[in-house]
Amino acid sequence: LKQEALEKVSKSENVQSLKDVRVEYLGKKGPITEVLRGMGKLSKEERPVIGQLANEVRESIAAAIDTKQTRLEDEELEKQLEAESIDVTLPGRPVRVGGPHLLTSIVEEIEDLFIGMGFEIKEGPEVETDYYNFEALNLPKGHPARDMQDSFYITEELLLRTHTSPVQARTMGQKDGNEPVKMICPGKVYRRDTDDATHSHQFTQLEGLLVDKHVRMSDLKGVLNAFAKQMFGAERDIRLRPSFFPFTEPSVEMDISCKVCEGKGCSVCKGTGWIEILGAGMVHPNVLEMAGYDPKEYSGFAFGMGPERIAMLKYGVDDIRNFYTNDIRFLEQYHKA
Ligand code: FA5
Repeated sequence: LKQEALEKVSKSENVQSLKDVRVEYLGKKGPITEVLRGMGKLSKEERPVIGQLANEVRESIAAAIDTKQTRLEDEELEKQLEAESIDVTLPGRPVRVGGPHLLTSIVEEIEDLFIGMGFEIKEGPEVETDYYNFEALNLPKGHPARDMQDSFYITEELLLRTHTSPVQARTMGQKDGNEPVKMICPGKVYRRDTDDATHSHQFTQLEGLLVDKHVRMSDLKGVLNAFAKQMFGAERDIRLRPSFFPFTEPSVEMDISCKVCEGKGCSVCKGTGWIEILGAGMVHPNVLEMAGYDPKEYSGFAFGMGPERIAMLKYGVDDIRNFYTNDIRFLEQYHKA
């Protein structure tokens, strides 16, 4: 029995099979336990002889198992350490660090400039009602100027907003008609425009609205001037052209000279030397009135700019589609270190 057990011990090649041998020979149901249990049936003379023999066998099997177990455990630990060893001399793998999208950065930059001038930031829904997108802005149903912004309608009364101007009406409407407003609102807008280098069917706008007593056109000019100089540098030229928006009177459009983007990117100006970046004007009395303000007492100015166009000018991006195609090689150039 001893011989047989010792052989099994030496043949065991892992801790588990060794455990099995231990259970088989030394366990409660094993042959040695059986012998010891049967001692009562033996004669007085036989008992010490058999008892001693059984104990001897048990001890030598147990000792062999213990020795083998220690060896196997050491070997297994050794193998594990080897498998898990780390070569600290290997060069590290570079970690790709992301960064804000150029559009996110430019919107934050514009926000910072206006926060510096005391404007607060507002938000409005992208799925807008016909009322806020058009009617509250002096564009009743059937008004021909609705065609200026070809729309994506969802139902007869709901559409994807074509500009951020509805947030003007929403913000004024939240006040009691007797409080100044000074806010900007960035967000996505949608139009059925044909995509080209300077137009996209989905783009970003940033609206501005200031309503108070005695607000004049010169205040609008001053704020836009301060914005443009800080954004593009003091040497850039700005021009205001008369324009038309149903919700402002008088209305203007602001262009920036293309000198900003010498060389690469100047194609955005298409040879004219100027690119339009925003529409603006004095809030139309009808718009003030619909929002609960008395136009005899209150006046205001508003503007709506296109951050993509601003980023294109500032960073010499020559195609607006670069903002949406998510080519990491393009985007990475604008990650700040
Ligand atoms: C408007 O959307 C007016 N709501 C702006 C406004 C606000 C006027 C407040 C008066 C008072 P307009 O359609 O011109 O205006 O668009 C404003 C700016 O958005 C443009 O100057 C241009 O920078 C940008 N823009 C317009 N269409 C696109 C387009 N398809 N792709 C990218 N940018 C565009």
